[in-house]
Amino acid sequence: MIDQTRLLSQLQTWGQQLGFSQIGVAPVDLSTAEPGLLAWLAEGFHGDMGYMARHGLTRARPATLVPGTLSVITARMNYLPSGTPQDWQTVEWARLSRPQEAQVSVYARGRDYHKVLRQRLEKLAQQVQNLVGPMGYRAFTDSAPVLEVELAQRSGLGWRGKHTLLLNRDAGSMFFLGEIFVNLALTPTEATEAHCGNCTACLSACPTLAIVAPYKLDARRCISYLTIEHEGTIPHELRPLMGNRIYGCDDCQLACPWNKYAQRSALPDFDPREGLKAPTLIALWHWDEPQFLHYTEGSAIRRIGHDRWLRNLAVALGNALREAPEPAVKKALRHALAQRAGHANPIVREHLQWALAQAEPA
Ligand code: B12
Ligand code: SF4
Ligand code: SF4
Repeated sequence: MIDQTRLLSQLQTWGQQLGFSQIGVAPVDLSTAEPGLLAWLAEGFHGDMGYMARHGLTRARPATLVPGTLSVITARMNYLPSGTPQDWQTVEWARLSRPQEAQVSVYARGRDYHKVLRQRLEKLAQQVQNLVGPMGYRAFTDSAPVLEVELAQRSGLGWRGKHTLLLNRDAGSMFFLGEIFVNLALTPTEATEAHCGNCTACLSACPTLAIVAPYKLDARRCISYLTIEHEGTIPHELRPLMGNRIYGCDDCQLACPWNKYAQRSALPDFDPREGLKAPTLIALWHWDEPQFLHYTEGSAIRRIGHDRWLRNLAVALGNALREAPEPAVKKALRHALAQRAGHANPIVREHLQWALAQAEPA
């Protein structure tokens, strides 16, 4: 017989020692989330993330994904780097307004979170086993068809914001989620109330209007999708709206009033890497492939590859070229772009040609 109260309090203690910010327990019945998931797929909002459609309802059925699962231990981990200033949202907005600088979203400036969370969830699961004896379990963080926000919300780690991410009164939304599917019947922790009220700041802040209605995100318009998940050509009409965002996007979270409570990570892993602390577009554009691989070792950015990195940079350089007031700056940007005009990848070449054309008045 498991002492549930003791296990839950142990989980919080172990979780904290491992760098997690909060632990909960979710039930496995997510059937009320299925219509939302199906509606999202039916609208084609997943774009070319084919795996989202392929896995279908498995995503909402933990016991189908891992037979025998009776409960899900949920975890969240704050990721603001330890040195983040108090007025961090202002600092990020300011960088977004300087077109020649590169904006990499906060979550991706340090070590790949998949690696950080996965290992620590495994350790947490082993500690549970030491207490309760052998059990069946699987640990995930964005690594399998799982509705992570839904599980986290149901287990009281926060509420779903209108931007679709999980939010917490004491921590905003700048945290990752992970979970351990277990074959133990644990008592779920209670869901919390939602606190978005009448606010719609995230919807108004989205540069590409990707949040088409509260809780409805068209990934095809989202800069995070366009710069990370999408392999091909970026739609022309969205390029000018991307500004200097070259990997992911934080605008809906920067606009969220709850993120003044966002917490720093207890781990050094999310501290910005060398080369990604305050990069300019031109400096990153000049990285050749070995340099790209060197600077992004152990980072999530590496997975997009050098060509997609250049594609994203070309769009941002084009936007900087359009904005640049001084002829000398325009010249430097044009010169940098021209140096890769013969690039082997036709997608990089097309985005580069588009970028060069931004120098001309329409
Ligand atoms: C695919 C994906 C993306 C896609 C799509 C995002 C999305 N909102 O669906 C893209 C590439 C755009 C993306 C971007 C980002 N992501 Co992401 N992403 C995921 C992933 C892998 C799956 C999410 C998912 O299942 N989407 C499918 C839809 C159906 O889910 P949903 O929006 O939650 O839909 C529910 C409701 O909104 C509602 N609903 C939706 N549409 C409709 C329509 C109707 C008619 C109705 C009635 C209801 C309804 O019902 C649905 C089911 O409950 C998760 C990890 C995971 N395995 O869960 C990470 C995850 C959600 N992402 C994360 C992060 C950090 C981001 C970014 C912030 C990264 C960045 N800085 O660039 C951005 C934020 C963009 C945003 N506002 O969502 C974190 C979020 C942590 C948190 N605090 O919540 C997660 C949990 C990864 C992790 N392990 O930490 N992501
Ligand atoms: S991440 Fe950026 S583009 Fe995507 S929904 Fe949020 S604000 Fe819009
Ligand atoms: S910006 Fe406002 S509506 Fe959007 S998630 Fe935050 S509180 Fe909710």
